[in-house]
Amino acid sequence: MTQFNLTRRSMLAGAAIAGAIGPLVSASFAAANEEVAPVTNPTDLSSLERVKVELVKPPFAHPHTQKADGPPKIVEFTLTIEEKKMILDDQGTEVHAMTFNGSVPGPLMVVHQNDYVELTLINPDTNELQHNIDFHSATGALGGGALTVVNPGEKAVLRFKATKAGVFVYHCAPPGMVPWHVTAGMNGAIMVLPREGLTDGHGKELAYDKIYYVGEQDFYVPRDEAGNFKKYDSLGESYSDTLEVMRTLTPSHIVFNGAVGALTGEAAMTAAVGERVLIVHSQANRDTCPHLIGGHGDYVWATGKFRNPPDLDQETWFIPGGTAGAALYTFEQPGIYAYVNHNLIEAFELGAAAHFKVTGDWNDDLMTAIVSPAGI
Ligand SMILES: [Cu+2]
Repeated sequence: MTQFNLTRRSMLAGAAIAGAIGPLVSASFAAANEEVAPVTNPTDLSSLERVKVELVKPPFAHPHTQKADGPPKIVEFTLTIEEKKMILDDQGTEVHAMTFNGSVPGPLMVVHQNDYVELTLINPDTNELQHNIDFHSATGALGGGALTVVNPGEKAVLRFKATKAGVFVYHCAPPGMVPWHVTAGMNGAIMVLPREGLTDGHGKELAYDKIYYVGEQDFYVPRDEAGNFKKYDSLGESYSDTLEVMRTLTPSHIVFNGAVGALTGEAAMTAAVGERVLIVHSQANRDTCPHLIGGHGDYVWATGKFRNPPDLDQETWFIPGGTAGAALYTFEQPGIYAYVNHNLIEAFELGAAAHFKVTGDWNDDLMTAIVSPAGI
């Protein structure tokens, strides 16, 4: 492997781990990196069809078929890393975010089992830091992290075979401060569908009419002596204060899709009564427990892996940190539904909530008001 070019910028990332537990993890990273042998017998994939996919911003997913429409393909994606200032709430709280393609979470990629994912990772020279990508769906070399370390002004192309079916997290995991990058927003998800599409594990097909991708993110914004959120001129400047807050394990914000209210009101996810909606939900750093208020998870893969039969009729499902989960629900009543992390403090006080706006006819059989609230 080529030695990494240490620039002033990558030194900044390296300095971040001094004196922390980070070196333990970094040492294994370096070892893994050295153990990666050059490719001596390249696999001949020239007979496979190539498909280039344009990614879209969450909560939406790029067009895809639920069943594979032929033999495995090479599916090409491009992610451009964007370090950017983002506003987290109505009070104008700022974070110097690190993103894939400019959004938190990064876009949802969809392929089928045994397809090849070919990712071009671009780190423009306008960025400050070194980055990479670790796909939980990939096998070897730190999920691709060891093969994709890119300094500002560099790009890398990674190919891996998507052998496991399910929804999986991807995230940045550079030789420097991994949790800083992940909790600054640098994560997303990939969905590897079984070639025959989703099933209930007993032969019943489970198609969906709509898919939404919710990425839950914990942020750790430092406060000043007066308790107000601090603002910084750059990522580097925000680092040491942010690390101090991170070490308390107490997020200042826990949000869906990058900001408090990013998926509510006008930006609510929509559905109609009778529509089967697949909700993909990821949390790259922290446990979470999604709940649809007034609805259910008809079929839930809480840890997101489609070879396991889904759990039925769930009220709340547990997604461990570093995991993506999926829930399929057919809406049966119209109205506004809150979709929350059912740690309700995290939902109501810190921001982990979204809305579904569902149209259609009310079903009196399922629910009706016998006596509306009135004086006794
Ligand atoms: Cu990064």
